[in-house]
Amino acid sequence: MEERGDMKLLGTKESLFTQRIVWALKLKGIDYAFIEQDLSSRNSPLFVELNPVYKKVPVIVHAGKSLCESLVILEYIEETWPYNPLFPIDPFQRASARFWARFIDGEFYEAAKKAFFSSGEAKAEGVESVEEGLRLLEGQIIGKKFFGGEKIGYLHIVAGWISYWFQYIQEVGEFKAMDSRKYPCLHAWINNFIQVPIIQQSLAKPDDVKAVFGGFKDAAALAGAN
Ligand SMILES: N[C@@H](CCC(=O)N[C@@H](CS)C(=O)NCC(=O)O)C(=O)O
Repeated sequence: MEERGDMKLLGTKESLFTQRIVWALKLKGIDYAFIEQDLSSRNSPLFVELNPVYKKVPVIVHAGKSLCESLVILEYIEETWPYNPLFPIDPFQRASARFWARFIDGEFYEAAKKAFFSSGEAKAEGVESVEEGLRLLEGQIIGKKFFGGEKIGYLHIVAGWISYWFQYIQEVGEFKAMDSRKYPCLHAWINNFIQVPIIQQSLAKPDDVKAVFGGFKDAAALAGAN
């Protein structure tokens, strides 16, 4: 394994954002120490010193310096270890990968949250927006094994949560938007992606993921009741 300084990854096994960094480090062959975090401990060094702005995982500490936000960390990893590139070489393709990554973490993730957390009319609106997002992503994948090519890269890593966590977001959130007949290419991509050994190896167990999502739901319900 290639080593460059001391790399620590602070996160949780169940976190889809943390998993992006695990995948990137593994695809690059970078050695790292994983430090599991207790997200309920608001006084932990993670929140007080390392990510006081957002108080979220993942955070990396590399050569004594910390960085947060998964998309920012992915760019840092790519620039620090440029071999086995995650980003396309072509500037237009790179920009396009960033565009879709923003869409996935922006509109699409927010729609999934709305479908997950809300009820009634708001939930139906959330599901509709998720379906529109799936339709747009389907359009990006038609005729390709993975988004933007044959090799796993930045956009696949960013979209990767749709291949595993999304089924549990639907299950715990009690909604259904994914439909293999409506989004056959996306569905095929999910099946291909999740079978890649490096992607599969470090996934949290379904029950653990569902327990975390259930906890988010309970906490939101409690906050809403207060
Ligand atoms: N935009 C952030 C999102 C990170 C995020 O939402 N992390 C969740 C775990 S999956 C978290 O730390 N939640 C703790 C909290 O909200 O208290 C990223 O891309 O890193």
